[in-house]
Amino acid sequence: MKKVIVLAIFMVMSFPYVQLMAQTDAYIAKVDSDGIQRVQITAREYSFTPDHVVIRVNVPVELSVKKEAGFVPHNITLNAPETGINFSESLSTEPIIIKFTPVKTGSFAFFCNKKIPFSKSHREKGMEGLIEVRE
Ligand SMILES: [Cu+2]
Repeated sequence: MKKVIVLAIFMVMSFPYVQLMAQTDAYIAKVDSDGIQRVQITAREYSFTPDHVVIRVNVPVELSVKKEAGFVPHNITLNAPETGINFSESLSTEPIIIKFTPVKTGSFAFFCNKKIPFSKSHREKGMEGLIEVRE
């Protein structure tokens, strides 16, 4: 009986942890037959899905980015010109395509730079993610 209780407590406690792990799984981009890595990203209040994207260096990328319906404006921003990644685009429910070719490896943060006065920025509320460029 004691074992059952311990197991039950363990399962209840580990459940949120497992969910958290699932959310932070990296999306690893595949290279399509035309040589382009295509990734879809969706913005919502206040997060991006996926929030961790792995791409290959020196291979062209097309990000297709949209936001869920809602009145709050959002954008997607990543300013790292030395890596070949440099954009800031307003988002709507119609996907936009952002094209670039990463020329450096490393991890670079993308985020929504919206902020209204006297409130936390969208980035502080969780609207950020990581583009990881690998060999
Ligand atoms: Cu936003």
